[in-house]
Amino acid sequence: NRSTTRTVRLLGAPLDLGADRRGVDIGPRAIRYADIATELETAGVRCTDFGDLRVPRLEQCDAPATADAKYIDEIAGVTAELADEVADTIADGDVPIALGGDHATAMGTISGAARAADIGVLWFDAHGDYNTPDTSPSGNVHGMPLAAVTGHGEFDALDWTATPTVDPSNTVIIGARRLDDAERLALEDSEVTVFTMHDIDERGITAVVADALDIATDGVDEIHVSLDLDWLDPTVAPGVGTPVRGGVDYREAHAALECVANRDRDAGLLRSVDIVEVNPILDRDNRTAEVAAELAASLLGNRIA
Ligand code: 6HN
Ligand code: MN
Ligand code: MN
Ligand code: MN
Repeated sequence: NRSTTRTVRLLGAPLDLGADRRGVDIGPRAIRYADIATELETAGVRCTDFGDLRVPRLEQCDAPATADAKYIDEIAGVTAELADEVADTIADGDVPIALGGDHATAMGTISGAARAADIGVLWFDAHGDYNTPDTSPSGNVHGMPLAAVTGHGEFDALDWTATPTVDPSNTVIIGARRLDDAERLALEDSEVTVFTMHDIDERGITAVVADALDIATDGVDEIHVSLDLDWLDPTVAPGVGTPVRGGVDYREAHAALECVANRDRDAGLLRSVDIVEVNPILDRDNRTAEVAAELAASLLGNRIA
C-alpha cells in the first residue's frame, strides 16, 4: 500500500515535430489553463510544475533529412532531455506527468521512467503507434513511439533505444480502432497485447482494464500510463490531430483510469504518466484540455467519486 499523499510534477513538452497538424505544441498551456493543478489538488494530490522543456520550433528546423521519420534527430534531442527530467522526478520520489505535445513525447517519458526499474505500459489510444520508419505511411514519428520503446524496428537516431526500454509482453494498447495494415501485422507478430474498441464493446471497459493491468504488471512492479486524447470519441475530445470516430465516452474513460487508480492505491504501481495530443487550435472552448485535466485526477486521485 502506498503512502497517502503523493506529489505530481508537471513537465510540459510542447513538441509538435512528430505530427502533421500544427497546434499540438500549445497543448501543455491549454491543459494548465484547464486547471489540471486544481483538479489534482482537489483529488488529494500535491502538484508542482516544472514548466516547459525547450523544443525547437518547426520554422527553425532544417527540412526533414528523411521522409521516413520526419524530424527524428530533433525529436531524439527533446525526448532525451525529457527522459532525464522524468528520471530526476522519480529519483525525487514524485510522479512525473509529461504534458504533450504529440505522442512522440512518450518515448522520452517511458525511457526515463524505465531507467531505474522494469515497467509495464498501458497505452490508451485509437491508434497503435507501432509503425517504424520502414512501415509508416506518413513519416510522422508520433505514429511510432510504442515501436521505439519496445525495441521493434530500426531507429538509428535514438541511441537510448539500443536496448529496449520496456518488454512488449508487459505492453498493452487499449481502445485501438485504426491500425495501418503493416502496423497491424507487426502487432500480431509481437508480444504486445491489443484490446480494441470491439473488446470494450463486448466485455465492458472495467473488465478490459483489469486484464490489461494484470498483463502490464506481470513480473514488474510499476507501470507507465500513456493517455492519447484521441482514445476518446471525438464528440468528447474534439481537439486532437488524428480523430477517429467510435472511441470511449467520458464515463468509460473515467472508469478506466479509476480502475488503474484503485489498483495503484492497493499496490503503489503508477510510476509515470503522459497526456498527449491535445491540440487547442482544433478544439472547441478548450474542452479537450478540460477532459485531460479531469482524467488526470481520475488516474491519480485518492478518492473514489
Ligand atoms: N497518434 N497511424 C498513423 C501514422 O501516421 O502512423 C496515425 C498515427 C497517429 C499517432 O495519434 O499519436
Ligand atoms: Mn498516439
Ligand atoms: Mn492516437
Ligand atoms: Mn468514478
